[in-house]
Amino acid sequence: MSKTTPSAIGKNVRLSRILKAGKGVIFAFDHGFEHGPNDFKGKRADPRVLMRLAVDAKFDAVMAMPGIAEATWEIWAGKVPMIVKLTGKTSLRPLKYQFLQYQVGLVEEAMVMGADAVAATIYWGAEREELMVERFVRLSAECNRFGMPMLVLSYPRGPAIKSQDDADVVRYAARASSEVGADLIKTHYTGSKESFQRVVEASTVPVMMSGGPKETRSIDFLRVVESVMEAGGAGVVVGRNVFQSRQFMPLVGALRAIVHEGFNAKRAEEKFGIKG
Ligand code: FBP
Repeated sequence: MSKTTPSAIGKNVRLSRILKAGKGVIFAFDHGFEHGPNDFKGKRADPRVLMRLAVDAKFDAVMAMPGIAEATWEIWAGKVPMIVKLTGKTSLRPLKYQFLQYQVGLVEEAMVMGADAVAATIYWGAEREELMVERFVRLSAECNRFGMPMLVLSYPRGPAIKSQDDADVVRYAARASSEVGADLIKTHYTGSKESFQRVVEASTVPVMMSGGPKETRSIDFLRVVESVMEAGGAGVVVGRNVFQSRQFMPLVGALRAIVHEGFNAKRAEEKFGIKG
C-alpha cells in the first residue's frame, strides 16, 4: 500500500475542488496585468463586474492576480475556488524582456487568503528559461509545504521558438513542466486532436487548453474545446473568448456541457442558443 503525506492529501483535496471528475472550465482573469485594462470593454473593466459574471456563470475556478483576488474576495468567497497567479509580466516592458515572467506574490499569502491553488508561467525556450524554472522550484517547494497545487502556464516562447503552437514544442514544454513538478498544466492548442493527444500523453499531470485570442465565430472555439476533450485534455482555462463576447453566460454553459457532459460543439451551441 502506498504511503501518502499530508501535503499530497492537501493538494488532492484542493484540486478536487477545482476539477470535477478530473475536468474543469477555469476563468483566466489576469489580463489586466498581462495586457492592460484595454482588454476589457466598458463596464467589464471593473474587476467586480467580471468576477460576478464568472461566479454566476458557474466557472469551476477563477485564476487571478493577487490584487484582483483581494479586491473581489467577497464575490468569489464560498462560491468559486480561487487560483492566485504568482508570476506575471506587463506588456509595457521593452521587447527584449517580454519573454521573462517575474514573481508578483507569495504562496503563503495566497494560502492565507483562502486560495485553492497557485499558478506560475514558464516560457520554455526563452533566453531566461532558467530564471523562471528556478523561481518555480522555490514556489513549488513552498507549495509542497502547504499542500497547495501549482498550475503551470506552460508556454513555449522566445527567439528560438518558431511557433508557440507547434505540437512538438508544446509537447516538450508540457513534459518539461511535468518533470519539474507541475500539478496541472495549461498550454496552447496544437491544431488537431491527434497532436494534442500527444501532448497529453507526454505529460504526467492533467493538461488544460489555454483559450487564446478571441475567435471571430464562437463555434470555432467550441470545436477546439471539443477536440481537446476528445484528445484526453482536462478542460479549458479561458479568458478573452468569453469575456470579450456578448454571450458570456451561454458560452460558459456551452463550455461546461462540452467539458463535463461530453456534448459536441454543435449540440452545445444549439442548447445554449449561441449565435455566430
Ligand atoms: P486567454 O484565454 O484570453 O488567452 O487567456 C489565457 C492567458 O494565458 C491569460 O492567462 C494571460 O493573461 C494571457 O493568456 C497571456 O496572453 P499572451 O499570449 O498575450 O501572453
